[in-house]
Amino acid sequence: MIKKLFLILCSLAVLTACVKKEEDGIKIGIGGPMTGDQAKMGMDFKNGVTLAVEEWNSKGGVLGKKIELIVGDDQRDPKQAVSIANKFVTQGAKGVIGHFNSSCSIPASDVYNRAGIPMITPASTNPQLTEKRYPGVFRVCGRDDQQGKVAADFVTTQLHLKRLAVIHDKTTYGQGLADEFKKFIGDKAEVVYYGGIVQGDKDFKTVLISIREKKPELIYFGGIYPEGGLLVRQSRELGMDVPFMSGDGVIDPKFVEIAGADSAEGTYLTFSPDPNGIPTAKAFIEQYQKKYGELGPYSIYAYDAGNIMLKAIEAAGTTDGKAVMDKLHSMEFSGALGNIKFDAKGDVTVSPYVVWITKGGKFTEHWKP
Ligand code: ABU
Repeated sequence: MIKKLFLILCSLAVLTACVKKEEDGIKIGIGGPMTGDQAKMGMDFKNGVTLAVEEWNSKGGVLGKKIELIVGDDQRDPKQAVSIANKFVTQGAKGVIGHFNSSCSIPASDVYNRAGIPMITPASTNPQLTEKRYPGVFRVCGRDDQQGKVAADFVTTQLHLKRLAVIHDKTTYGQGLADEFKKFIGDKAEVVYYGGIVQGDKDFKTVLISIREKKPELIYFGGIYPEGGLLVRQSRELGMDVPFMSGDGVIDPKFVEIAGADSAEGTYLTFSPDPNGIPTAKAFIEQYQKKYGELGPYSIYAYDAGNIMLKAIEAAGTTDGKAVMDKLHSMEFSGALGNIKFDAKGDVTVSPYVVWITKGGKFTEHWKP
């Protein structure tokens, strides 16, 4: 009798699982730092992709199924990113939007590649990510060999500076970007200081004092806004009034909040052009601001990445990873940022970088190469 009851219960469990599987939607993972000191970037990702998915679901989803988002918090930690990637695989994700940090996207891409799941990062700019030539790895942002060059060109041809300090946060992105900047500076200026700081540290005065002794005319930083903000604030506290320059990891209102608007004044940052000047971005910006408030630097990239993944699934007519990757490689996508096409490596064919300046606590476009 007990055995019979056990068998009935087992059959019911299997039946429920089958019915549930039938009802399941198409799962898309979002990976990024959802908590911790870079959580702002993770939330910008989540908000951007959520907006895209809500629009698709309001029209019936994709391939006749609703889209389910599964969010993974990598806490900007490469090991955690790999663990999140494995979790997405186990959960049956058919595509991943992420991660934010290059140091997370690169090891996570090994997992997605093995599992045959396409990934699109909205923000990981280190060249190594796509140099691996994985067929399912894409980015909608540019690369650090592009933004490092624009920064170096600006410093040498516009500011005409000759003594530079270069610091980085020892991460794949931060050190990689600092090295690209230094490479493109070449012999056009002297790098009088080069060194790393530790991500997560709060007191950079010792390193700043060493830099001050070298009398640089500009400090270039490869890293993210939490450390960028503290470096700028503390350099001003030490009486250093040299200009500060960094990249896309720093251009966020959080940088100004941490540095203080007065200290941040005049900071140069490389990033893509202002989306407010892109006609196709208008509807997205309105919707985003209505729902989430101020646009983050990578919100629109996350939105476009989400839409691109779903358009590729729709065009493939299946969630089979290889078929979706083929569509990602062959199609041209029109998004909020304009038209996006990927090259053979999975990089965007067009990625213009410009120099922004911080004025009155706000970022404005300053120089176009
Ligand atoms: N590109 C901005 C910071 C994210 C990263 O590439 O690590």
